[in-house]
Amino acid sequence: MSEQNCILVGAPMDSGKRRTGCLMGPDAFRTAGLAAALENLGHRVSDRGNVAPAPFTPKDNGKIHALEETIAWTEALADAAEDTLKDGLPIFMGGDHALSLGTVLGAMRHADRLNRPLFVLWLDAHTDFHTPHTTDSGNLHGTPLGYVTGREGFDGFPKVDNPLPQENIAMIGLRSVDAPERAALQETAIQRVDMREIDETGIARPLTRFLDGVEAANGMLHVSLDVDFLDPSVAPAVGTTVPGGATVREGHLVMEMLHDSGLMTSLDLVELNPFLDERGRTAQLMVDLAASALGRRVFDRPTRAY
Ligand code: B3U
Ligand code: MN
Ligand code: MN
Repeated sequence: MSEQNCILVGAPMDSGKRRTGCLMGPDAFRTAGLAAALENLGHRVSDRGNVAPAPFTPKDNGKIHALEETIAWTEALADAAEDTLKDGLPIFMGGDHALSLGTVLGAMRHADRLNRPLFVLWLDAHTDFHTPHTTDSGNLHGTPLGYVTGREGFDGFPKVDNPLPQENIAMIGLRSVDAPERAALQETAIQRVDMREIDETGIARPLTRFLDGVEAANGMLHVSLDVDFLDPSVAPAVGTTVPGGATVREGHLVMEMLHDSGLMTSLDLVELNPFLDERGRTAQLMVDLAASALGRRVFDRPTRAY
């Protein structure tokens, strides 16, 4: 992949769950040197500042937390994603994972206009496949993939005109799936790669399978990286810590392979909660992973080793 026009977009969204702190994420990514890390790789980098939602009126929606705020963010971020994709490779600095309700929707609209299929790679401990009807926690950060695939129950959200085809989605890193999500996923063609598969076969094999499909379809590829994809021992700055996650090297390998593929067209960095970090190490690791996805290497490797 050659020189890219990287566009940083802050999404200080914190309404996708009850524990606050992700709103500090964009500034932590800036402080950890995301822009400089990408510039050092030869890319053009601009920072468009932070997106903000239009004014909204909060209501009591029972167990669903901050519905109106999340809808307002979804509208604003879908527009931001659609706009920035016209100009380059947007990197959305979250913010919690509810921001992907908007960023993936915007990427879908963009891909539709270009008449190209969109693929989504979800790097996460969780499947985030709930709907407002199935969620037990009421936290909408557990719903973005339910939304973009056109599941029922997202009243008040922007309408999803052409739902994302299930076979265009891969979830990698799974180790915490709620019963209603598991039941719904059982019926789908979504590629689900849990930690056991990664232990047994390595992470390169399922990722290669997915990327080969993206390439064959001349697809665009949105990558959504949740901090909790990584093991909490190396990435502690996250509200929901789930043991048994990806190692630092597995994380870098995924990112390096994404760069080699040349397929990634947009990226979310989500769920970083700087309030829970240890001397900035999680923010730094996420910046290093983004740099790997944009070409940082120890040595150039002319051919694949597997
Ligand atoms: N599936 C649970 C937990 C969860 C989802 N995403 C995160 N946690 N980060 C839920 O609340 O929907
Ligand atoms: Mn998530
Ligand atoms: Mn997660």
